[in-house]
Amino acid sequence: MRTQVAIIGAGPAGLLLSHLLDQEGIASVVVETRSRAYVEARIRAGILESSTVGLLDEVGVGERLHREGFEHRGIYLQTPGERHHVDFVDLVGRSVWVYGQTEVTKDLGRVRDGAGQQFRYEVSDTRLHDLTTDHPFVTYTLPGRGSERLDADVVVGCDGSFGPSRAAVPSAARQVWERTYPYAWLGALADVPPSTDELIYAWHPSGFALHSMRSATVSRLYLQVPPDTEIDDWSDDRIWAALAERLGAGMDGWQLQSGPIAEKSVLPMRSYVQAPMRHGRLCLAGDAAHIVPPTGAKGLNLAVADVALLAPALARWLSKNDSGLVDAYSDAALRRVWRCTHFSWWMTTMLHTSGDPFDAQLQLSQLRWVATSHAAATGLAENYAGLPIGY
Ligand code: RFL
Ligand code: PHB
Repeated sequence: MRTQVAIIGAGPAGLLLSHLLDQEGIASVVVETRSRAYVEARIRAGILESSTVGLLDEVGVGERLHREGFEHRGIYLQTPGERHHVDFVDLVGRSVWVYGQTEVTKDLGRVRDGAGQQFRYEVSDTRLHDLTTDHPFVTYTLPGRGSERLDADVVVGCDGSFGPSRAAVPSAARQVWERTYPYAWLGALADVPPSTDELIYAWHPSGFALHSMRSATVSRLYLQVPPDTEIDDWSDDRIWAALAERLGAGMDGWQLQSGPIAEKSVLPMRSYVQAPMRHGRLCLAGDAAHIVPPTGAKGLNLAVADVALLAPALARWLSKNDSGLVDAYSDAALRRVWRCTHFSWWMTTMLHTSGDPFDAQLQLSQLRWVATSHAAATGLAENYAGLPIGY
């Protein structure tokens, strides 16, 4: 098999990259280790920033998102007894959209099917070869059909934090920055209408809680828990009781509606950045190059921004033999990555309790500042609603 761009990973980064490249007249093959059904059902991100929505609209993938998603003006920031609305539209003129990553993935898959995209799902033993030559290639095993070799001009690693691409850059040629947080999130998907019109981010002495949503009938809820938490220790009743306490049930008559929990799991939290995001004829995009803790809702948006920079850069390289943009890709992408890494770290450390009373006072002071200062609220709004793709 031969193609122009071999894309490893059919998550949002890989699927959108194949679409953007196609629009530039560049052919690709997408190689994915999971089944398509698994990828489309994997519950993850829920918030799209305005530049992500703008890009999806521009490339013809935004129609269902506008029909079925919810546009939010801002978020609620809460401390015990006080819920404060941060209005992004008033502050920076931009909104965000609630639309699940599962749906983005399905929409992208459908558009790619329509264009005749070549996929290889359920492969195993993906390996990258000869990345610093002019003839890189990828090998993998197809289910029941033996191994295949895919030759390409460029390989793009969109294979997330567990894929082989990031480790294909020799350790002497890469630099890694990492932070592990001393807490995790317990995430629950519940078949119950959201008890709020916009997301609630709540600081509480017992730990952070977040009330998000997926639709008019499905709520997405998160609780700060210790990293070694066993999900079996958390019955549905215990989850609802902790959410009610931390989200302030009873405050000014507000109530949290509970219901059946369809899915629950514990998610570790970390920050990770690997640079450079290009090594020879390998480029990295999305979670393959960087991870952020979910508190800032940035992971999916960063993956989209990476491929929005990368697709025109690859097109210019492969069609016009001009490597200027691809040479600049890593630095350009990392500028935005570090901004979002800082914002995600800042939101995380402001909202999660550490047990240290000094930390708690600093957090409460910071939250009070964001709630009362136009300048501070504008900073949060600008970062949360999202910076331009080419930041
Ligand atoms: P993905 O989605 O992980 O896709 C990578 C794909 O590569 C495949 N793969 C391989 N394929 C071939 N060969 C191999 N050896 C392979 N190894 C792996 C994988 O199966 C997978 O299909 O990475 P991508 O495309 O970079 O997209 C990144 C986003 O998925 C991620 O950043 C977000 O989900 C993060 N995130 C959030 N981001 C937001 O923007 N807003 C949010 O509200 C938000 N909430 C979240 C989140 C992530 C969460 N978790 C579970 C990590 C909430 C949670 C709970
Ligand atoms: C979600 O809906 O899954 C979600 C929303 C906001 C976040 C993280 C996750 O900050």
